[in-house]
Amino acid sequence: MFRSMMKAFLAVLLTLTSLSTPLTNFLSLPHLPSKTKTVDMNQFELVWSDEFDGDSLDRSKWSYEWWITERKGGFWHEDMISVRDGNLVISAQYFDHPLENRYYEQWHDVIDFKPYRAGWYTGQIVTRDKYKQTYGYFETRCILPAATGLWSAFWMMNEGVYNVDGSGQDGTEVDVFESFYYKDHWWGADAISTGIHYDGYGDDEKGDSIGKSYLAGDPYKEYNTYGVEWSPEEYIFYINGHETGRLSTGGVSQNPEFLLLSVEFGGKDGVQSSDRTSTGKISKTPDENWPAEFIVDYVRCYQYKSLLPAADGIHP
Ligand SMILES: [Ca+2]
Ligand SMILES: [Ca+2]
Repeated sequence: MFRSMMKAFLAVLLTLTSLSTPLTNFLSLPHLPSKTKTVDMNQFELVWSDEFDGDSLDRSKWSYEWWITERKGGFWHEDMISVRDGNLVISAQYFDHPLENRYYEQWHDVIDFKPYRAGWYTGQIVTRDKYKQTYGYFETRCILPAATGLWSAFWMMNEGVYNVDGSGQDGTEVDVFESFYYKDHWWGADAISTGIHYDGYGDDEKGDSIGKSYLAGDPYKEYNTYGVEWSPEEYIFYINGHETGRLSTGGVSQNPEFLLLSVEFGGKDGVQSSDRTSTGKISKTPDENWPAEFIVDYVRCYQYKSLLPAADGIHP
């Protein structure tokens, strides 16, 4: 009853007001993945993957961008990235002293590093200069980092996203999932958010969202898969192989995009706050959740068989 009343209330609110995309996303009620629409893996062939089977990050596949020290409400440091028991692990925790910038001595003349301070530390890895792909199916299997104020994500983009030409066809930020609803029982505890951003950032930014999706299990304790099928016509998003929604607003990217796995803290200038995330401010007191860990079993990229080169003479 309460749920249906809330839905009616929000429907009226959405009709009466002209809301930006993030706010619309914020107000929409989470939904469950489809029971019947599933990804057809028969049309794909695996073309790139990382199973994270080694002892450390495979630098032939991923870059750690060490020149980004401060990020939103915290800091990124490569010590927060590890590979353990077949998983990539991006840790997040508070340090009461600045971590060392090992690149400062060699690079401070050319790079304007923001100084590390006491604060919240985590990290990001990207395939920016090592792997890009146009179209296909992209999937990760992971356990989300369990803490308020954290923002973990599996996403794709390219430099064309910054090109303001009225279209997303030159490049679109595709957020397969973003998690920032941990223990947020009002807006959807344990839901994840999915959407796209294109044609610049700041005042130019445009975007669309399928809203929030609930999972059957606990995404902070159990592995789930999050995927996107990217065709020339649309993006189709999946959780555990079940469709959660489709987007094509602004035109679908026709250019190669690279992959990102990241954890961020809400806030700005290296100071954590509840800004933007709506997940609440983190307590500095360590509890059972620290360090929080984003645990990634794999990232796999598939291509449509119909788009692969005719290596075996079967495909046109
Ligand atoms: Ca554009
Ligand atoms: Ca693995």
